[in-house]
Amino acid sequence: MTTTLAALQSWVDQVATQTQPDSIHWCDGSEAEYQQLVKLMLADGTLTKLNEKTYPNCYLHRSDPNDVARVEHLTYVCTEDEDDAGQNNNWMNPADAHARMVGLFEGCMRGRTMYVIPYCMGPIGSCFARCGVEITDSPYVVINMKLMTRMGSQALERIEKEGTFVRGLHSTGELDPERRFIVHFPEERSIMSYGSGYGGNALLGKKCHALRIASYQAREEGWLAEHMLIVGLESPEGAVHYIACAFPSACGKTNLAMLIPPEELHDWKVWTLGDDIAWLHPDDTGKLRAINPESGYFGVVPGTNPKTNKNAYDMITHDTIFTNVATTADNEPWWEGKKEGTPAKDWQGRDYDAANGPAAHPNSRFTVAATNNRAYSNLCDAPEGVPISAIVFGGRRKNVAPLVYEAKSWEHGVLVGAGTASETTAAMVGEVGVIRRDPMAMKPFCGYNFGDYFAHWLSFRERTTHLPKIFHVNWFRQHENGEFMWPGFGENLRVLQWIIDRCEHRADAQETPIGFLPHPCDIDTKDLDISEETMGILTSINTRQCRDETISLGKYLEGFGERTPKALLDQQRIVLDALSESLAKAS
Ligand code: SAT
Ligand code: MN
Repeated sequence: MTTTLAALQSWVDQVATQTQPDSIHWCDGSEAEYQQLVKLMLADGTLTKLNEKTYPNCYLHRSDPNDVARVEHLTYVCTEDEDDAGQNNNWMNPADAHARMVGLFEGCMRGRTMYVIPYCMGPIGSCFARCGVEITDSPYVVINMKLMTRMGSQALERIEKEGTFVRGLHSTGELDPERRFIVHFPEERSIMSYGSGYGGNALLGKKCHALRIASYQAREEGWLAEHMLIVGLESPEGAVHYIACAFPSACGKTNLAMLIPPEELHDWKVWTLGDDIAWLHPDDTGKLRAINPESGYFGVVPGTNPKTNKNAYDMITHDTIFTNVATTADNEPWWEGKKEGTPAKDWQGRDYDAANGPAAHPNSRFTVAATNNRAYSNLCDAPEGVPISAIVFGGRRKNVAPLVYEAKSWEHGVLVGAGTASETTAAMVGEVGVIRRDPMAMKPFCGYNFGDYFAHWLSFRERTTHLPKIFHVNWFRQHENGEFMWPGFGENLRVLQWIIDRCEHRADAQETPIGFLPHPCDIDTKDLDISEETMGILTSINTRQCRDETISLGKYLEGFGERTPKALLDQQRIVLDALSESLAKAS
């Protein structure tokens, strides 16, 4: 297979000349191709087969131990004007970046096969979908892209018709952290990634294209590319609401997207549309519609069990690629929190020894096709996507943020999103558990200056008439002793129910300076082991803490200089004044 599109053919030829592969393989996306690549990787040890009886068609990949997470400090946005990338991104001058990458890619595929992967982010027939081509020397990337995206012949056909595509060039190189760079050229719609084989660094359709490049393109075209799950909630009466939730990596997006209603709400149904990325477009009726550009999940494995996420637990028992989990003596995958079995080998393939730390890497992952999920919604393939009733922001906060609150307006909601902060997780290289600002959970993924990004969000006031309501949630509030206050997981539906009732103007709320909070009795806690006192804390604000937080947010926003929209600073000022007033009254 080659292509009729001259621009694509000449790029592939040029990359081949530069990287010198032994052979070139154009991916057709077929099952036969997938199996052939698996065979090849089983033979060279890139994959090992897991227990065929209990985990049919499942494989384990062990990454290089120094290549187990996204590397934000080595990730760059290269725009002509440094200010366009903003201080939220590492920046390199495009010419310097090209020169550096040329040096790395020179001859790097000698002895290897070069794979050309045409892919489509979103349903092939959707006008909201966007295409790309990833060139890689990693067959592991190819099989992951097969599960995560619509890739192969059909995507190529669309690319040939459209004539445009995002160019992604990837090589695992030597896996040397000193020779590792993930660089983006949003103005050229291209990506180059060298020296890592891991998830977000290497599967270029995901964070690199569907968020960094797409967010830049979305700003130009009047839509939003966001780090959000999309879930459909069907009430016992049969009304379905779709909500889009932005939480940072490893903060429970996959669990929420696959939520199983608790006994108390057993007559609700939950449909998964997406667990990581949403593209939001205003439609002709003035609503915001969402598509999930992906077609699979690259989810965190540790902690997955029948109690936390039964849908995921079951869905990864077949046709799954595991990365960096441990294995049992029976060659089943094993991870912390699995509740069943014991580890024999750790994620590095060593005999398990607790002294070496966790058996599975904390950022170990599963890759599966979305159709494996029993809560899969057929609307994932609907070209027009689904209408969004509510946007929910959230993070991991031990304190300050209450369980849930509603923004007072779209503009205020943009401030709430911009103010999202969270404890860092194992999804990126670096210290875990440190609070950092992560506006809209997009800190690592926004392909341009956050100041401009906030302005773009605000502009939706003019673009659409039926804007969704905006909320903020925090499932991670803790008691002094470190215990979580809220049970989380399936029980989160109780909070989502309040959110839906607010959208339907059915639920009551108390007004506070930071937004509308439920009264403790507005959240159904029947059958939950939670004290009135704890519910009181979860549904109230600590005015002093909120004021300190709002002051620090103001400083953060001002850090983007002239690009920070005045309307956003006005919102911050309104909240701050209300908090100060309330403190003055109390004293
Ligand atoms: O490594 S990925 O970016 O694909 C996963 C994540 O961090 O969300
Ligand atoms: Mn993510």
